[in-house]
Amino acid sequence: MSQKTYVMIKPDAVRRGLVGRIIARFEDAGLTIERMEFGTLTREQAAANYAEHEGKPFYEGLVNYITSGPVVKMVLSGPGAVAVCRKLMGATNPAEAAPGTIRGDFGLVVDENVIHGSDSPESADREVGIFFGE
Ligand code: D4T
Repeated sequence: MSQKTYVMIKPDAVRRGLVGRIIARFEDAGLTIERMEFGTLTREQAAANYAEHEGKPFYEGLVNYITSGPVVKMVLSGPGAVAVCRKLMGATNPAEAAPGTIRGDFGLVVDENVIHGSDSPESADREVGIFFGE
């Protein structure tokens, strides 16, 4: 059954000119782009997305980084889209992400980890609401 997920190409990847190559990986896997928008997140959107990390030592840096420049926001769909996207992205810390994954191939450090993807269908619904106002 088709599922939707929220994926976001982060500011470091946009600055480095990786947008086309990252989107190609999702298209190559057979996922469908349902929605796509380019723009800079508000601090309110960043705080809502990372509410679970509020109070942690890396929180302020995380919000500053994710609002530091434009991102590419996407809703992708396909069978098992949430898990498929997490697999294509690789481990949260690029230093530990396997070669062949997006973070493994394009990232080096956890505080600039190239891409975000929802971790469950419930998170996907919440994040589509935050970023596309639904
Ligand atoms: P996101 O949400 O960005 O897709 O990442 P993950 O879902 O894979 O991982 P997460 O929620 O645990 O972390 C959110 C975000 O915080 C950054 N981070 C994380 C950081 O800068 N320092 C850290 O020590 C950790 C654990 C990276 C991703």
